[in-house]
Amino acid sequence: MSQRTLVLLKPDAVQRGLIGEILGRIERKAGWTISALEMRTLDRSLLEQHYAEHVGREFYEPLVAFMSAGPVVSMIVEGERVIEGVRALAGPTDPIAAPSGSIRGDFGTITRENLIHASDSEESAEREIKIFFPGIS
Ligand code: FUP
Repeated sequence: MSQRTLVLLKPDAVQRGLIGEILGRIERKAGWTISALEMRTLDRSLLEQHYAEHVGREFYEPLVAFMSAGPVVSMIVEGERVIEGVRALAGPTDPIAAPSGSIRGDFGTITRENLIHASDSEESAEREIKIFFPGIS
């Protein structure tokens, strides 16, 4: 089943020079393609849309500060079961709990700075793609 997903390489990944490492893991999966790619610094209003489900939580303000502190790489990845697949490559939200071999498990230590975002369902993917790539339907 071919799908598409919205992936962000977060400011920690960009600042630490891990774009190539992370992009390479995605690119090497058979049959997946990167169909849109951009580097940009995110503003508060875009982050409020993206993280709408977390507005008001205790971690929301520090999350927005972190996510707007430097450029991110945003992309659309397409291919076979790519939503589940990129989430598996990323590992669980807490990098200490994430298995070695996953992106978060290999490179992260604290939950906020967990390197990568990947849509968690088809519905989220379509919502998030509209936010980050409004010109692409
Ligand atoms: P995930 O789906 O794994 O990206 O995680 P969530 O949607 O649950 O959370 C989104 C982001 O909020 C995480 F990537 C990091 C941040 N977060 C925190 O900083 N603290 C928390 O307790 C939970 C999430």
